[in-house]
Amino acid sequence: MRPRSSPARAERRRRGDHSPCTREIVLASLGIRRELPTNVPAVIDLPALSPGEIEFKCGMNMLRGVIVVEPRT
Ligand SMILES: [Cu+2]
Repeated sequence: MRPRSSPARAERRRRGDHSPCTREIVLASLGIRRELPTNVPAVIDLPALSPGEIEFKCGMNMLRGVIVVEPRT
């Protein structure tokens, strides 16, 4: 199936928190694991994605959330 969206970028900023849980972000389904600097925006380039949800987790598989990919209107 061909992705319908365009490549995108996600920006994450880790704010003054030195917990190891916020040190890394992992988007396993995209094969992305990125270390996040403190108080500096980190830009993560994403490939073209199909509408749906992309799960992200911390590097230790504890914290999690989703990036929602919405269809183009
Ligand atoms: Cu963690």
